[in-house]
Amino acid sequence: MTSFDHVRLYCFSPGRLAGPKDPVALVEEQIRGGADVIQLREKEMSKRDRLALGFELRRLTRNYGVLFIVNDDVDLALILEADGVHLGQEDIPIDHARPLMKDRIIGVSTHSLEQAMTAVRQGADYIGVGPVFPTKTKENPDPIVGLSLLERVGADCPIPFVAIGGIGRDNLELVVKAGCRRAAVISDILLAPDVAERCRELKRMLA
Ligand code: TZP
Ligand code: MG
Repeated sequence: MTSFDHVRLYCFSPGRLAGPKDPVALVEEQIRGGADVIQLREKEMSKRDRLALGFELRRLTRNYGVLFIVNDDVDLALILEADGVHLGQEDIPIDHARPLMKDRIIGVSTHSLEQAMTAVRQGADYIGVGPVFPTKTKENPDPIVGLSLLERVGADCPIPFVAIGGIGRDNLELVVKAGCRRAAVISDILLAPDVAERCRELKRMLA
């Protein structure tokens, strides 16, 4: 199985934050800046367009030796030969995804200690924990869980956990102080004047 252990900086395809820029180029900038994972997360694209972009990102991530994970869709993850899939609390449950994904990575978004422990028990390979801070990226975000949930998850989580939601240069230090050296970052990176440089800065803070 492909390991998630080394992951520090978890990055994304740009979605609507691409603006006029090429989404593949924006992903490549993140990889050059040190992204350890790229997640295909395109909430506004048709599935067919996600598939097309996914093939390009699979090729890119493979060339750079970076993990490639698909949000929501087990079928796309398999077709694209992704390293894994990321499931939310309203997506297909792990029990149904695992027989299809086999030893590929399954990540699960969690918003409480109970959800975190359930995901561990069900065999998740990593969990996302958040939103830690207010986020504008997610439509209808779950209530903010704050740094306290990160601390509680960190106290007894046997698998990697990734902080997500409103994280950036100005608050990443708080995440690290709360005991988490893995962060998923969208807007702080994609709205930065220099995407690769912002990744480098964040990566240094996670070291
Ligand atoms: N899940 C919880 S918050 C979030 C997701 C996908 C979005 C994080 O984006 P940002 O811009 O880093 O707050
Ligand atoms: Mg989802």
